Amino acid sequence: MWSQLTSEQQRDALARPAQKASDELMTRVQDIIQQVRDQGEQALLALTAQFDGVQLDTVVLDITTVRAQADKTDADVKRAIDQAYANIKAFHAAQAPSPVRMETMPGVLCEQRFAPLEKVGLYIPGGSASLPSTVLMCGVPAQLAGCSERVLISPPNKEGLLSPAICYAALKCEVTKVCLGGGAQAIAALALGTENIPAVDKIVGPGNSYVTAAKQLVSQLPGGPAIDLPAGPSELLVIADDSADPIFVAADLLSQAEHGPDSQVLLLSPSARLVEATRQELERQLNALPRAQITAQALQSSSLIVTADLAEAAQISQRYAPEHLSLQIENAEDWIARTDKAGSIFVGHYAPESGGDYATGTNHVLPTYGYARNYSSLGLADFYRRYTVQNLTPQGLQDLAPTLIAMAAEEQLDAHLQAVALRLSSSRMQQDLA
Ligand code: HSO
Ligand code: ZN
Repeated sequence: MWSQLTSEQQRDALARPAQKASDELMTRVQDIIQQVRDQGEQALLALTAQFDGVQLDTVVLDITTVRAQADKTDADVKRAIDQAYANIKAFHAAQAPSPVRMETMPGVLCEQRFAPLEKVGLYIPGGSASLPSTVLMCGVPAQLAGCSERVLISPPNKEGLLSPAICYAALKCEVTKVCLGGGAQAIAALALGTENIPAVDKIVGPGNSYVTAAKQLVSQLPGGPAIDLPAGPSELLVIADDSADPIFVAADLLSQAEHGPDSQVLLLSPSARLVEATRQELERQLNALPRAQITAQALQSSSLIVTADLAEAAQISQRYAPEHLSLQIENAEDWIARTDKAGSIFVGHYAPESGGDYATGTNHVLPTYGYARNYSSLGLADFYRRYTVQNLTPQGLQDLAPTLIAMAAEEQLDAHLQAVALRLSSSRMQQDLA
């Protein structure tokens, strides 16, 4: 019961398990970045041997190999990837940014335009599961935006390859280069460039705490790449009431807990009955899962909480700002605005969180660690830069001049003032005004 916890216990219940941006981690990541800076691709190959246990000859997976791997994908997996690709593409294409063009005053034209980023790096994590879905989430918007170089990098398996499904998804997104590497060393290679990997303008994609730390560090280098959002271990917060089915609720919680031992799942419900039924369901379903061990570990830092009412559950959710929020309650639509600090929201009883992981069309690269408070999910806009344009007619400048001159005088920046005044007094402008 939430209200019976001390504020310290409440804080603990909502604390993320994996907030280890420790000094030690930072030092190790710094060291890896330095190795890649000093030794380029040799460092990447050596670190891949060390961390991924495979000695590669080259960091680039050539297109013939990518195609041969992709061909091995099962037909039904291909069809599934095709459907997911189509939905993700449709939803992201609809996000096309609209340019702005308007006169703030007669003769003072202002524009906001968008241009695709040229070179983007798509980091696809490896680890205990191979995630072709993440290739689509990063690759589709990059493809739609028209970024000219789209470099995918992902840790190789023991054969020095990427899985057939990853290769198939990469081909669908027409990535321009497929590279092998993981962790901080892969991020360093994308940021600094190596013999065969171009230095990119932006790095996107989720990763573990090393990847996240490396992205932060390289983005701070002079001329370093932009990065997307802090996407760490998976999180799911479910708000459920008596209308919810404990079987569905438990299945959703387990689906995110199985990502890794540092994943976190929370259930908030005003119904003690539902909480108890879900607890039993969790136990029952857990034992049947192949990844039961990982999942059980994640459950240890997870909580099932009874709240006074739905309003209290909503407040807790806003405070936690989950990566994924599931609303398995009556009139769920009505609660969205009150629970909107979440990366992605799943409404009602028929929106499993794994639907968004794969194929509803929304992006699954989402802010974790509570960053849903001030960051957004990956989207088409992340693959553009924005710039502004202004164009003044002689009349427009004449009308705006008193304002410009007064502000320049106030700031005591006389050269600014003269750039206006010398135009005003010029015979050229007088002629053009006439
Ligand atoms: N739930 C993960 C994404 C994912 N799930 C990929 C399955 N595959 C993001 O938090
Ligand atoms: Zn997932």
